[in-house]
Amino acid sequence: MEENKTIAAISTPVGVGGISVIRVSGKEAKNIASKVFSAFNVKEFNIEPRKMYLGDFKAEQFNEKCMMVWFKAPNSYTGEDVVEFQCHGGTVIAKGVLDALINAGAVLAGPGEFTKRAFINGKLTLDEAEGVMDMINAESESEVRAGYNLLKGNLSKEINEVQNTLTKLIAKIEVVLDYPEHDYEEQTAEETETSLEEIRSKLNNILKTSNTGAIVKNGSKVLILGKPNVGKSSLLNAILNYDRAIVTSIKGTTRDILEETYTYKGVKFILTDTAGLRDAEDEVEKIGVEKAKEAINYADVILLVLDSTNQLEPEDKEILDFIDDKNTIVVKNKTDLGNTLDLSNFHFKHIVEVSALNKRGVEELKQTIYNMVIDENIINSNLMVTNMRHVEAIKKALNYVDDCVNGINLGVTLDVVSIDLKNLWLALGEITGNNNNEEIINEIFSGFCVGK
Ligand SMILES: Nc1nc2c(ncn2[C@@H]2O[C@H](COP(=O)(O)OP(=O)(O)OP(=O)(O)O)[C@@H](O)[C@H]2O)c(=O)[nH]1
Ligand SMILES: [Mg+2]
Repeated sequence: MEENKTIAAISTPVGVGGISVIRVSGKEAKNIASKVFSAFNVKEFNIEPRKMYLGDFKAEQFNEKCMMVWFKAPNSYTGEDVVEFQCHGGTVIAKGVLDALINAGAVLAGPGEFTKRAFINGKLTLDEAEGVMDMINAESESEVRAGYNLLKGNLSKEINEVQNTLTKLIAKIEVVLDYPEHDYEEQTAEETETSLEEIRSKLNNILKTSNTGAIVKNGSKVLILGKPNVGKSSLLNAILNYDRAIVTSIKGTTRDILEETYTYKGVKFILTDTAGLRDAEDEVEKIGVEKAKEAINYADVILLVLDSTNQLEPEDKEILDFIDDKNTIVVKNKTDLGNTLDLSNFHFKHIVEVSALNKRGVEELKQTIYNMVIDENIINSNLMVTNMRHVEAIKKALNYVDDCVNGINLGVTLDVVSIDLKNLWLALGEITGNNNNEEIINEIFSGFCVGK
């Protein structure tokens, strides 16, 4: 079996740097290390766990002076014997060290194999392992925090609690069926329903965090719209704080979609500048306008840019017809030139006055965008679902809660309801991996990087 082999990989990015870490895990880790490494002043590889040793590493083509540490099973990341080498950074050194370890009996680790072993050995649940991956791949601070909360077991703890309640329920129902001769207290339909309602409310509360969670994970899509020349590209530049887009006084300067990201309060935003919306004659501009309209379907927030020095024109009003007030922020631009635009008849919910030229009002605009997509209570809480796989599993579990409650209300006997209680238990187990579904497990770890 592959799991019995001792694996090795370079755990740091390949390239030039101060140090590189090469990790070995498995029964033979220490033995393999002893063939290639000799610690200074230590006889016969008589080493202690969790101590750093300086020594000589013998690669095929060179020797390297480096550090080594041994973690004795089960007190390691993978739960197996682990040896880590900290050698000088540099592609050739790290590769040479890895090759020597392979020659000494290790096999090359697959993507995520160290973490997979940690899961198999009960060091991490599946969602905790995903937390590790989320932290590594994070593009914003809020993503790191969400990953850390997963890794800490904040979700798996909740899920385990629900599973434990279910286990007790199922056991209580089945014990009466299996041992009718004993005088066990019978589980009533009402008690079962009460427990199920508690489970439903707990799962719904977790599910409620997933909107903010999805924004944290994927970033929020912010689309800048408006007729030509109102200052859309200038606004993009002002928000990004550098000149990314071309700005001129010629109408129709931007013709294609332009996308850039920025981070605000630890959240990633994907900002899109578009071609000014008008009935364009020019073939290229026409396509740009179509693209801008299409992007509306994917936007979380729309910034409708208007010129504050004029009244609304037919071109502005046309745009109003195909956007939704719910997720639109009206941006009155060019306020440095005046503010005669009267919007009192339009009842917009969110209006921010800016001058893209002087960068006035830009901070307030960023805050307004943030408030529109982020629930502060959720983002600051220690449990937020960011992973679609978890969302789907919770939804599936909630459907089984419905099935169970409907069954009870229709007078179905508890032994039959118990089948859906088990399905509910299994659906929740998909989150933590406490259901032995090998396919899901393989899928998850294949997305990891080698060396983790
Ligand atoms: N005074 C002033 N001028 C501005 C402001 N914002 C933009 N402009 C000017 O307005 C003109 C058009 O700016 P752009 O940012 O290119 O406008 P746009 O909406 O991207 O235009 P298209 O790409 O053609 O649709 C330029 O001359 C800018 O310098 C502002 O806040 N104040
Ligand atoms: Mg432009």
